[in-house]
Formats: sequence, structure tokens, C-alpha cells
Amino acid sequence: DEWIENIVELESNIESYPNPGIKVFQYGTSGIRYNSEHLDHVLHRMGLLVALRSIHLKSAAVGLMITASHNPQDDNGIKLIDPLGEMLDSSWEVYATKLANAPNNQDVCAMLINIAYENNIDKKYIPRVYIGRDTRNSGKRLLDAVLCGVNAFNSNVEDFGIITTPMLHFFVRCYNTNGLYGQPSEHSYYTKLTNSFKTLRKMANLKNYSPVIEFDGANGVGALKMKDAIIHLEETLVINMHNDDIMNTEKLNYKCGADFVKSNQCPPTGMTIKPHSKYVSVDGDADRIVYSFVDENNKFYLLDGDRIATLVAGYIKDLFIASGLDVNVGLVQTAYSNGNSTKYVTDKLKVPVACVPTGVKYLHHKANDYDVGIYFEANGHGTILFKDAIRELIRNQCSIEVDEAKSLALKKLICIMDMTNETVGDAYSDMLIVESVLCERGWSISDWYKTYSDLPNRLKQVTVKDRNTFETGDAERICLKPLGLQEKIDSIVLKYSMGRSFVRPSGTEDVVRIYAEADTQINADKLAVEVATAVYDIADGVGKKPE
Ligand code: G16
Repeated sequence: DEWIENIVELESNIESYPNPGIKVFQYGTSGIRYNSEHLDHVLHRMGLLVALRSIHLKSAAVGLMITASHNPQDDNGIKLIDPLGEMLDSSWEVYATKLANAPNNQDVCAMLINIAYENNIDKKYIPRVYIGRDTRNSGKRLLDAVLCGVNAFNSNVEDFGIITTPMLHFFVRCYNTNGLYGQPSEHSYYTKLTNSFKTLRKMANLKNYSPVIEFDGANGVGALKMKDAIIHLEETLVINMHNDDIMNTEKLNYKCGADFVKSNQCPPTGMTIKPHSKYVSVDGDADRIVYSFVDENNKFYLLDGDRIATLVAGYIKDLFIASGLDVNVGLVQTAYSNGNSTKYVTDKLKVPVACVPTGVKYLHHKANDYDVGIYFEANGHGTILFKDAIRELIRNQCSIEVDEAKSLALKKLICIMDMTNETVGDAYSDMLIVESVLCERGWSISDWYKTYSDLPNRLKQVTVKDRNTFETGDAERICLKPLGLQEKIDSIVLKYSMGRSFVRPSGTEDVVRIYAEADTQINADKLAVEVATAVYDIADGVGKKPE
């Protein structure tokens, strides 16, 4: 039969990448990640799988990004991208997990053929696969494994080399929308996003705003690409580069970058920190961004994904009011979002808020429920989604609007739409949006911080014997397993004024994460330690007891 005919060819291709069987892999929060030494067969199989996915989607381009994002240099992994630039469909995540763990070549072949049958895949389509990778040392070797897999199906392959994850998402969407979204090239990406930023800048109100940015590139691809972006920005922003050493890859994400700054609530190392300067940190594949500054007493202030979400939601809401268009704007957050940010958005901005489990795929999906859905994880991963009909409505109304104020608001909305990479969180696009809103409002970074105050909070992590024994419910706000842990957390939380805490297994690292917030920083820290200790005790903690 037509698929079985291929099996001999496939088998010989698969032979080059046997599964050493040392680890059970899981397609987690955002793909598969692990120490890069053990990933060759996984990457090879993901190459096979994306090719099949493209055949299934009648030759639509699909993407494969080789990255472990915020993880240390020694890790690597993949993120798979569907045709509109969104994350891989969840039904295929199951295939990815099964394929990654298949013990031998025959199993891999049988699984691929099963997938083809289950989905009624017509073999006549030629797959098209877009590939990118971050700056990790292992990227090139793992690319060879991916190419071997992809080529087994005689795919059309485009290797974009070292690029950011959101760039690859953007390119995939551009190809599949026949250029409507832009062209699949770095030049088109920079031009689209940056030109609309420059247009909006001409309409803006400067006041306390400063265009100077101290940029923390996490010693990764974000730094590399920001150097190209600076040329397109033509001095509309003054970007001072730091942590841009991509040659020494052991420095990647090390004590710098968005994940470090957010998790440790302190400035990045590798740069001099001056009071009231505006610091921007991105992560290892530049899909996350956080802002920070210190005051004259060296007190640190973090403006994370929650802050970006509130800034953007307030601005977009105001633009729609000014434009006269009645549009339903909503915000999607996760359990990590600070309680006061949710309160501010609901009570002050009057924007509805939904809460979903961690993982951009969940936030993105939920954001589609609104005409304009804004989503941000507290860690700085997020974007804005505009429904096609709304996009059209804004453009049409702008072309006929006679009222000057309304017309201006519509023009500004168009700029914001065009500088947004709607496919996924994108540090560069998000930075342009934040800078636009700050400039429009005439705000310094401390003006932005003053909009509301965060509840003091703390993130912790505990390594346990098997994090797969953890199960959560209610958008990760309660822990269902191990049994008894939630009751313990409840009794601890009761002792703290304004206390809230939850635990969940990470989908990208071998740890259980703990979040705690309370009325004071001391209490948030104490609460986090108490809950972390409960996790450690109940789930066979590994290493030092939390303190
Ligand atoms: C990925 C996901 C994010 C998630 C983060 C941490 O980010 O895209 O949605 O918040 O992992 O996930 P976890 O807590 O499950 O480890 P990135 O930037 O590392 O790809």
C-alpha cells in the first residue's frame, strides 16, 4: 500500500539515529527540552513528524525551532509551529511524545504509518518545513539530525539559520498567508514591525518619556538580532547593548536575561546598574521580555508580563473608546499573575480577565475568544490578537472617518496592529509596543510603575524524585496530587494576610515550581519557603531542604 512502500527507505533513514533509551521525553509546556547530549534521535524524529504534518496540511509550511529558550546552554530542544504561526495542535503533541520515546526503528516506522492512516494523509503532497535555531553550541549538530528526518520525506526545506523563535513563527505565517502578513524574511519582519512603530512615534506625546534603553540580551540570539533592528529603528530608540556575548555560549541566560530577572527579582549581572535607567531583558530565544529599574536607593522594581499586559490593555481600551468602535477587549493571565494586576485590570480598566494554565498555547487559544485578546504570562511572554473582522473594521472605518479625534485613534490602532507579532510572544515586537504606549502616555518607567502596586511575591522551585506525580486543577490553582498536599498548602496559606500560593510541575525543567504572595515581602518569602518545604517533604525532595 502507498505508505508501506516507503517503509524500507524510512527504516534506513531512522537507523542513523537510534534511541539510547536513557530518558522518557514529554512534549511539555513548549515542546521537548533536555540536555542536548541526549537529543539527537528526538530531533531526528521531530524532523520526520513535521514533514508528515506538512503533508497532512497539504504542503502548508510548518516550523521547527531548535531551542531551549530560557534553559541553560547545555540544554536544547524543539518547538513545533503550525501554519498560522501558532503552537503545534495538541493532538499532534501526543504523536510527538510517542515518537520521541519509541524504542526502535520499526516502532518509529509503524507510528508514522499509523499517524498517516489515522489522519487520512494523502501522500501526494510535498512537505514544506521552515527551520531556525538559537545560538546554542549544539544547534548545528541537532540541525543535521532534523534535516535527516525532514529529508526522508523529500521536503522543501528552508533553513533560516540563527533567528529568534518569534521570527520563525512570523515567517511560517507569512508563507501560508501568501504574503498578506508580510514576507518570510528578516528584512520584511523588521520593516513591518519597525515602520509602524516609527509612524506612531510621530504622533506621540513625549513629556517624561525617555527613548534610552539598556538592553540585556541574555547573551543570546536576542542580542544578535537587536543589533540588526537598531539599523531599522534609525535612532527612534537609543539602545545600549549589554550581555551580547554570543561567542561564549556558556554565558547564555547565565545570571542575566528575562527569566533570571523575573525569577530572582533582581537586576541582571554583566552591566552597570544606574538609578532610573530603563532596563529591558529578553530570554534565550527572545520570545519573552521584562522591564526593570532601580531607584536612587538601589531598590529594585520589576515590570513583568503583568505590567506589560495592564499597560497595553489600558491603552488599547482608551483607543477603542476614542475611535467610537464598540469592541470587546479581554485579557488572559495565568495563576502566576499578581493578584493586584488582576484587580487593577478588572476594577480600574474594566477589562474582563480569564485565567488559564501555564503555556502560551493555552493563553493564545483563550485570547481568541475576544475581539481583541491580550495575553501575557507574568514571565513576560505574550502578545495581542485581533480578530480578522476587527482588523478589517478598523481599516475600513479609518478610510472613511471624518472626525479628527476618531481618525487619529484609528490610525494609532493600525500602527499597534502592524507592530504586533500576533503569532506568539515576541520580545522585539513587545518592546516596540511598550515603548509606543510609554511615549504616547508621556511616561517614564517609574510613572509606569506607579499605576498600581504589586502584592509582594516569591517564586521558588524544588527538585523532587518524580515531578510527574504532580497533578493540578482549576487552571493550576489547586494541586490534586500528591494527595494531601493541597490541604497542607491551604492550612499554611491561612496563616498569612492576603496569602495565596500554588504549586505545579514545570513543563520545561525537571522541577516543581512554587508561587507565593502575601501582604509583605517577608511574609511572601516565608510562605514560599513553608509551601516549598511541604512539597519537599511529601514528594521526596532531592538535595537541600528549601530555606
Ligand atoms: C515556555 C513557555 C511558557 C512558559 C515557560 C515556563 O517559555 O512558552 O509559556 O511559561 O516555558 O514553563 P514551565 O513553568 O512549565 O517550565 P520559554 O520562553 O522557556 O519557551
